[in-house]
Parts: sequence; structure tokens; C-alpha cells
Amino acid sequence: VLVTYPTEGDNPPPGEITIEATASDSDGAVVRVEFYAGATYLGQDAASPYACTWTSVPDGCYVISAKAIDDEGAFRADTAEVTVGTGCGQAPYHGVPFALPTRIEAEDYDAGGEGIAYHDTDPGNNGNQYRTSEDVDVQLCTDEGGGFNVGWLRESEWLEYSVDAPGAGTYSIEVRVASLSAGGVFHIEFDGIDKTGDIAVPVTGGWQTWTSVTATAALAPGRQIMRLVPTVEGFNLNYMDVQAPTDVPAAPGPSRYALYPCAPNPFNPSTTIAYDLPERATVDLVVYDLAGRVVRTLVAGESIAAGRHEVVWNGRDDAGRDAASGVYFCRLSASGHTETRRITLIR
Ligand SMILES: [Ca+2]
Ligand SMILES: [Ca+2]
Ligand SMILES: [Ca+2]
Repeated sequence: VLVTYPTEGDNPPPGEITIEATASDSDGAVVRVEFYAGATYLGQDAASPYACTWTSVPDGCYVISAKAIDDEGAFRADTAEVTVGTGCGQAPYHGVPFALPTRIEAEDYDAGGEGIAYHDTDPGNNGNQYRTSEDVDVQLCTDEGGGFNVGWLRESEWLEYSVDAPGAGTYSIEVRVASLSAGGVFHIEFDGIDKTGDIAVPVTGGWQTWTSVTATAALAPGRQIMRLVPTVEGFNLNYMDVQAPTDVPAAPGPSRYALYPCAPNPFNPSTTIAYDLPERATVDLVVYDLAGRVVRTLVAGESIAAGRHEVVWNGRDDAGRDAASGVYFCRLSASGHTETRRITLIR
């Protein structure tokens, strides 16, 4: 059995689609052909030419299959991946965004097609390599590591890549380029903002004579779209090596002294006491009983750096004995600031 329409790479408009298939059986007869979109049964046909009308098909990406069943109940199936209308939109080529830092191969631009994941000025792939049903021009690459590169990059074209930055920071990007005689200029946008400024490509003397140019981009954390934009044509593009940021900003520290409620509370056998210091301070953290007697000294006059700190109280006194069930007070004293929290120990 063979799906004859639509076939792999076809792009029918949404609405009504008549799926066609041919089928034959060398030692018997084809009883019927069943048609599916993914796991959804669409219909069947008992006579050649085998066809099935699929109605009200929305834009999307589908795996269409035809299953031929013979007079002995045996079956064979054929499938075709089909994009209907605008397809399923922009998506990472490998299914998940590039997790930075990583190498992004130029030819692994997002799926989704012309005007969505890329813009290319001439139909078809001039290099006829790798993604041959799309318009981005990809050819074999003889740079170290081989693979493919994007060529025939024209002004006004662009390529998009879904990326995921683990944190904010200034990322260094090393871009692998080659240029026979003209050089060129490009920049890289993230979520629509030019983050690199113009990057000049030097003349390397050959379309497969490669060099690296480096730029930096201050990125926000999270998933975003990276877009490479040639503004002066004349170069080939192999990959973008995005490197880990060297200036990861420190998380902002606490702005004031604070002693947080112990957790858990009530507790048994232990509870965690957290406190904030906005600056380095001399800290005392002491547990008292209801009569005001010291039960346990957790921190005794230590100089402690700014930040969030945690101390665990295991319910024992300074002599290592289990404290009795009851209510206790935990007091933080740090550079003149004091704060007290109530804790209940249940035996
Ligand atoms: Ca093209
Ligand atoms: Ca092109
Ligand atoms: Ca490449």
C-alpha cells in the first residue's frame, strides 16, 4: 500500500482533503484500505482507486496513514507526514529549544517554514542538502567537523532558533563564518531586540575557508527566539557557539534583618530557623525556655556574611539532652537588631 496523495512534504490548504492510496496483494486480494490521521480513523474504501475524504481539517501537522487489509486479514501500512495550511507553527528543529550554552548549527533553524521560522528570498534550497523541501540554502560543509552550512545568505533574509537561557547574563557568541571576497555584516536578535549590534565578517578567501567572529549578548533568562539577520550579504554560516556567561549577576541580597518563623512548627525531632542579614554582622541565635533560661545557643557571637542563612535546631539543649515538650523562644541578635520567634516542641 502506498499513500499517493498527499505525500510527504505536501502542503494542502485546510478544509477538505481527499486522501488517495494504491494497494495490491501478490497472493490474494485487498479487501479494504483504512485511512488514519495519527491514531484517528478517518474512513475506508473497499475498491480501487482507494480514497477517503477528510473534512474540516484545521491547520496543523499530521501523520496520515493508509492500511491495506487482505482476504486473509493480513495488513500493510504506509504513512506520510503532511503539513496542512500554516502547519503547526514555529517549533524547535530538534523538538526542544537549544539549551544555552551550546553550539547551534546554522542549518538547525526552527521548523515552521517560510515567514515563520525563516525568510529566504528564492524558492528552493540552492545547496539541495539536509532540509531539501525548504527554502533555506544549505550545502555540505568542509569546516572541521563537517556537516552542513547555510549559504546564499541575502540581505533581508533571516533565520530563527528557539533557545533557552538558564539565567540572565552576558553570553559570548562565537559565530563560524566564511567569505570568498566580500565579507559581510550581520547581527543577532533575541525576542526581536538586536543584542549584538553589527558584527563584521572578514574576507577569508574562500566559501569554505572558515574563521570565527565573536560577539556578546546580554540575555534575559528563559525560552526565547534567537534571530540571525544578515544586513550586508557575502558570507556563509556554519554554527553559533553560545558560551556560558562570565558575569552572572549575583542574586540581590536581603535588604533588612529578618528572623523567619521556624519550619516546621510545632516540630519533632528538628526545625529549621532562617534569618536574613543585609550586611556582615555579629550574630547570636539562642533558644530560650518560657522562664527565659538559655536552652540552646545555636550561633554564639559569630561574624556572618550578608545573605539568607539557615540553622537547624535538633530539640536538644547545650548539654545534648532532649529538651522537654513545650514552648520555646528563638532570638536573633545581629548588630543591634533583635527579633524573636516562638517554637513548640512536641515529644
Ligand atoms: Ca532559497
Ligand atoms: Ca538564501
Ligand atoms: Ca553547520
